[in-house]
Amino acid sequence: MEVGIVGLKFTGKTTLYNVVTGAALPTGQGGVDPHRAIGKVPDARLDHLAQLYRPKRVVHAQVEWVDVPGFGSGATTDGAREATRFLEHARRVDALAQVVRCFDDGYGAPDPIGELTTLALELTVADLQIVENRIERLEKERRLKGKLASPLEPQMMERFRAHLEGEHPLRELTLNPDEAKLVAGYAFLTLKPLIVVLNHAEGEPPTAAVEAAARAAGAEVVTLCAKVEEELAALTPEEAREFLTDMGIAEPAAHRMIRAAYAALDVQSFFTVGPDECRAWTVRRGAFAPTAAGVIHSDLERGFIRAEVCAYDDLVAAGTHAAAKAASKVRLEGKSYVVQDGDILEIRFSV
Ligand SMILES: Nc1nc2c(ncn2[C@@H]2O[C@H](COP(=O)(O)OP(=O)(O)OP(=O)(O)O)[C@@H](O)[C@H]2O)c(=O)[nH]1
Ligand SMILES: [Mg+2]
Repeated sequence: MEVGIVGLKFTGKTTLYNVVTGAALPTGQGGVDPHRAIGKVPDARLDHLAQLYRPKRVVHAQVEWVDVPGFGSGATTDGAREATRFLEHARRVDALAQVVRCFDDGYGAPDPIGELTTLALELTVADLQIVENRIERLEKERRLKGKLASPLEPQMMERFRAHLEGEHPLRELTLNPDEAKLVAGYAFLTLKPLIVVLNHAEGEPPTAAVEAAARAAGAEVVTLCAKVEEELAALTPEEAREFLTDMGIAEPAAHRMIRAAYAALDVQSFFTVGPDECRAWTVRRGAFAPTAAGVIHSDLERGFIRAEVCAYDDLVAAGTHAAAKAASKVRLEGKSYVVQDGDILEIRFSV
């Protein structure tokens, strides 16, 4: 599961990439190669479970990040080449996090709404090209063979074309199951979840108009100052806590951004706990218990019998697993149980 950090040049993408992955790439330099690294998903619930169980090991859920080279605005040759490169990388990731520059810092007056429009237009035009090619192909296929392998596709593509021509992302459309299946083969860019990261100067949060434009453009908006997040990430946990308390903030904004990206991937976390290890695992939302068991180990899926389930909130309210059990908050669930975010699972299996 990969999240691409995308956007125009000098918006703070690499700065943010360093923060979420712990990498130390040079910033303010541009570059033409993407970078990828894995980052931990911060989760206060896991921290709390670790306090309860004092395990030897605490393992967070993970997300893979890609620092996608930025592209310039304007219709220069360089700009076109950069945009093509950006689109190639964007196609390969599962979700996009667009960093938008709301600070000046010597890079000129910021134009956040312009950046949102520029990126949206790049994605829309690229998708429109796919749709138009496909419509042409389908017409040819009908002429040659007299019928189509997927008779519903032309209608769908026409609907997509109209929507894209109106400069709207495909993610706004509701797809029926047949369409969802057809669409899976195309890697449409405007179908990918988009998180907008408004990167502002310290003490200068974006205006309401910018916030509104961001909300209209993306599924989720996170406002932060990447420079401050970078400084925060360099502190020891104690120093960071002190800093946040002084600022009256519960957690670094970067943590919210990571969780927003994680959620955008349509995944959730469940936990396993014990004296050896407390761990957050990642599974698709809507997954059944055996699938979640399979994330831990394929044997657990193959030999799945039941899952012992306790909701995180119930465990915390009860104080201990034993108390939760005494309060009938630990359930035995079967194969058709849909795992919920924050479930604490123990799998019973036999192979
Ligand atoms: N004032 C201010 N400067 C920032 C902020 N975030 C990043 N910068 C600075 O902006 C410059 C560009 O940051 P990068 O992270 O390299 O930007 P980028 O988007 O990766 O740039 P390209 O890879 O060239 O597209 C660096 O000098 C950063 O220190 C911020 O929140 N506030
Ligand atoms: Mg960069």
